[in-house]
Amino acid sequence: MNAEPAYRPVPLVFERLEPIEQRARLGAFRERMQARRTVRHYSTELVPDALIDEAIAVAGAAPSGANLQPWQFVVVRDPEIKRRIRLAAEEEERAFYEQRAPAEWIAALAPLGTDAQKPFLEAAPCLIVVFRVDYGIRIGENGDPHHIKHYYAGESVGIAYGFLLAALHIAGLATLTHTPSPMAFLASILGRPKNEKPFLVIPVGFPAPDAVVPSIAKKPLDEIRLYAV
Ligand code: IYR
Repeated sequence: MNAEPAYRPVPLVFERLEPIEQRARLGAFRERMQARRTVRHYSTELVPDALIDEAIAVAGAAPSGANLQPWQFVVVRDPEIKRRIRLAAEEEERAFYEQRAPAEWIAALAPLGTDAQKPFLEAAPCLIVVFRVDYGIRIGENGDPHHIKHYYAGESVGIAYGFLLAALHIAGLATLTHTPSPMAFLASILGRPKNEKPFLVIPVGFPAPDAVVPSIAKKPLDEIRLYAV
């Protein structure tokens, strides 16, 4: 028999802020986050492991379906592994840009200046490959492994990914969300088990001195928010 873990509530720890402090903190955070840019040109300067670890710890604080925390973060610093990832990603990207992508998609990407070349996968000192863990594996009383389904795994790892991007940015690091498609090569290069599906890749580092970014802007608040009446 598999006894369900009991519900054991404990008092909430909640810091009630003064209104002026609420506005100050949020305003400062908004300003910092609005200054974030996706960076595609990296210097090879190394990033301290402690910053990467701390940022991943922030991601691990994200809420998740049934608190099952369906994520695995794989930190890649080895130049040889980065190279293999770059080569495999560029092969997929060539197929995407030259054959698979519909004209409408290519047109949508034009303002970003992206193409099949992914030098940032090698130049950035660190790649964090995020995996969505679709089910856990437990060994039952009879010694056989059985699967623990993870609910809302995609939503959960998406929330954790957002925490991670914000944490790396607040730490003064440059990042990029890379979406090779299909991404199965990441699981095989990194030797991940069948229950883990590659979700996204984040190169992390410092911008190259001559880094440029596309001239694009976010929608104004009035376009993305309305109050229901
Ligand atoms: N995976 C490709 C294409 C790409 C798709 C979207 I949507 C982007 O926002 C950016 C790129 C690539 O990485 O170039």
